[in-house]
Amino acid sequence: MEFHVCTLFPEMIEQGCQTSILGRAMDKGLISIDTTNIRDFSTNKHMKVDDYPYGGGAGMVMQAEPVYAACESAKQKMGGQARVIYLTPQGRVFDQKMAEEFAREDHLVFLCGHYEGIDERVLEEVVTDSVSIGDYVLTGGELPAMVMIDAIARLVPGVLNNDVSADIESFHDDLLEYPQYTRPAVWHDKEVPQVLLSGHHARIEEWRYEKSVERTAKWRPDLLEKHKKNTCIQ
Ligand code: 4HQ
Repeated sequence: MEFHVCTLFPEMIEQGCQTSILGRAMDKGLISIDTTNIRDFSTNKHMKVDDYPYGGGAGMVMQAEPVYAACESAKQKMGGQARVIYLTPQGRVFDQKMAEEFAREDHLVFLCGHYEGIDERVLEEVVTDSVSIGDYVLTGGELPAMVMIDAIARLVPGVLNNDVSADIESFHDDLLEYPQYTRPAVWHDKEVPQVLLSGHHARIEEWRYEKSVERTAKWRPDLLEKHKKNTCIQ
């Protein structure tokens, strides 16, 4: 799967995505993450890409033409058909279901704004999907793009060592994960729950499910309601 990010800060994307699992996925050729620097498409002799907002107000607005040229160039590199995702608090809120939907694409272009945002006219022409990663205000779209790339890339077959389809199934259950333990069996006088040392797989499964339900009830009662609806219990 090919990801392409249009941004004024390509080094942020490059640095942020080359580590750990995403880095290994790139080395293995399972995904690629390329960047286009919007500044390279400035039409201004000082390489400026922003200007004052019409109507006044605080901050600067990114100009339409460099953003347009950067996005068109990125799309061209991907065969001209890719969806263009704009990161904005005004977008649809990103969740696992959206990650699964985007993971079915072969190419994705991300458009990251900075300052007060981007001239609305270019957004109308190039953006196919507006997405928010949550109800808070960030300084730029780069971190949201990286959040999305991380969540989507781990669904690409081979990126994780374990079985991805099993992972998708478990989130569809709308339950939080059960607690995990590793050696040593006793740490700070705390013992690993006995059932996990028993080797009794059916009982372990049952215990984990109970813990998942317990945690979801405590921290995400909204998710537990969804879970109950979908599994038709109680
Ligand atoms: N932004 N989810 C970029 C966000 C945001 C979010 C604010 C987007 C600043 C320039 N993006 N602009 N939350 O806070 O996606």
